[in-house]
Amino acid sequence: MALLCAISFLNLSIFALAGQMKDMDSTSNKQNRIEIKDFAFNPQTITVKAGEKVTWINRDEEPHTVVSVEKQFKKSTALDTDQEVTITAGAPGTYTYFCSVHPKMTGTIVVVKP
Ligand SMILES: [Cu+2]
Repeated sequence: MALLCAISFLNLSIFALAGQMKDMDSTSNKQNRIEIKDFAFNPQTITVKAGEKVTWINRDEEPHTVVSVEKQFKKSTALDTDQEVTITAGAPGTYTYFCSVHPKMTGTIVVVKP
């Protein structure tokens, strides 16, 4: 009987742990990161939910900017190496952006309903 109790207690703790881990997972902030490297945005297209944050980080030696074609967000300052800029995704839609220093560098943010 004592052994049976121990087993069901163990089962309960495993359940509790699994539940906790799941909770932590769903509440953790998803990181939407775009790396700027070799004169390109990586990934070039990113899908995020409205209200989520999007961060660009410049891994090049050259300065780059992030400018929204539809003026969805404020133009970034010139990002030096390892500098980053973060915006919050607005209304659902497809938004394109580019680097004003190198206008051939473009990327797309697809914002979906949360
Ligand atoms: Cu650039």
